[in-house]
Amino acid sequence: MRSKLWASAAGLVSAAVVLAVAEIAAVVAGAETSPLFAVGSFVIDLAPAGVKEFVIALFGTGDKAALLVLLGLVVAALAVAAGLLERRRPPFGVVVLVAVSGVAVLAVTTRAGASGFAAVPTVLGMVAGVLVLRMLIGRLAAWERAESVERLSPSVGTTGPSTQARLDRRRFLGATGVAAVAAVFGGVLARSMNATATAVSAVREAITLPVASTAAPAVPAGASLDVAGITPYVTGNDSFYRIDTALQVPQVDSSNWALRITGMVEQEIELGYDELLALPLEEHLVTLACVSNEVGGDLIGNALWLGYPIRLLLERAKPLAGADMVLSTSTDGFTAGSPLESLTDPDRVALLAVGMNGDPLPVEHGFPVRMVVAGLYGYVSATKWVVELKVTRFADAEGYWTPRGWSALGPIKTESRIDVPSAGASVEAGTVAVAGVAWAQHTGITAVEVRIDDGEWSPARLADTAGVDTWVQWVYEWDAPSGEHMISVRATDASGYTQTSAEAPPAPDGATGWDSHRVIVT
Ligand SMILES: Nc1nc2c(c(=O)[nH]1)N[C@H]1C(S)=C(S)[C@@H](COP(=O)(O)O)O[C@H]1N2
Ligand SMILES: [Mo]
Repeated sequence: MRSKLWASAAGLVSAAVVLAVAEIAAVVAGAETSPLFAVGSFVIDLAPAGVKEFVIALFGTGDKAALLVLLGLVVAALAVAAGLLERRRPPFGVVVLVAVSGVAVLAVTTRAGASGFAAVPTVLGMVAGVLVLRMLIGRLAAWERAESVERLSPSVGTTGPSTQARLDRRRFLGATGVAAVAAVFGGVLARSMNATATAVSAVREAITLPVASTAAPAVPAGASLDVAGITPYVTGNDSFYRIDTALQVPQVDSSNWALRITGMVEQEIELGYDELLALPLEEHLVTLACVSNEVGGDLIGNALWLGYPIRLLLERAKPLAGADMVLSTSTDGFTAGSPLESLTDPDRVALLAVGMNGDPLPVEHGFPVRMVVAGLYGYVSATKWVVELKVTRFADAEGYWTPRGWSALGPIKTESRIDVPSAGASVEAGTVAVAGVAWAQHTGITAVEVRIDDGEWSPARLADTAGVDTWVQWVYEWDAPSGEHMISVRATDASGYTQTSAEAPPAPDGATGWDSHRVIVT
């Protein structure tokens, strides 16, 4: 057998495993955490000017490609070295593999805007690579031992390899083959997914959204109370909650995007991204909420959405009599069933949204286009990556969550939440700001009350809002006596409804009950 050759192969396969596992993990963690091109640009940035000029002189505009090929050869050589070293001088092969992966970790984490989290895929890859290298070299060693035993004992050496040597040989070759095939297939697939994601991010970043024809009313200065720890009135895109069924965030290139309005309409409509951007767009502050939010939970956020009223598109399509639902479909197959009357109501904000807080929709929040409907839970209205609106009937169609135990209709329930003091917090006796947010989208909050222990309900002070479609901050100045106390909150909306104390779980149509928790006053 050719021991050196097989040890080199084990090294190469282990390096492939490092890359493949990192690439697969980057599908989940985000394409920008893939070490492949990060290492490339890292080396290009570090390369001395002389080397760069030399490469440019040799390869011209192919310089980057040439550098990457060169880098690939260097990595391959190091991988071969890792295999040979691990066979002859363990654990130095592992040391080489870890060192090369370490450079990759450095490269991904020092990219502009990267966090330490970006190291995770490469570290996972490194761990997998080390395990594979040790396993393969272990099996190679066993195979070699069996062969040398056989050479020393003439009784079995006459009719070819012994059973043991054959077995060990098969164990080594089998593992090497499986690891190689898995790394190549998994790695190539994951790389192509990451390449698509990188491309869509680039497309998104190049977009300049038009200015709204109808701007949202300015956020009143009094919308944000001066209370430490209260939820900000407008939620930043990075901290906005994310809920979807997508294992991998759908990557939709806006230039290939089109929306079709189909079903029970006089006139089917198809609309491209540029056509949508050319329409007079509106901007609205709307608080989006998830039906899965528990009382006191944080699956809710408030953003400035830029988009075109769905109502005006439906007016063009002319729904037929008898239709009562619009089934919106995402590229990934998710569907939501919204009442037709909610989408055609001129008094309700229902947008085909392209912008979120002044930026094109983030990819995970539905780029290039999603729906936002004030007053309806996300699962029946807020379809991200939306590509079709089918006008139909509740009797004929159902959204994704309905056969899974959730109500076909999902109006948002009036709710309130205590942000500060947090549950179990210790505060000093004296004036304590009990504060939080309350919401009744499309209806509006008219009052929030706070109760200490089993006392009377006392009115909280409400902050200003941009309108009825957003949550409102509230504060109650509590003269807190020492001891353990239970604080509770309840809101009343503009329909006159006051939150019920009856506790209901999120399924099938939204949680109810009062947010309530214990605090310690010292
Ligand atoms: N394509 C798609 N759109 C979707 C969902 C989904 O699973 N897939 N989930 C919905 C649900 S349940 C909610 S609460 C909102 C959440 O939107 P966000 O992730 O931007 O906060 O998106 C809605 N739109
Ligand atoms: Mo949701």
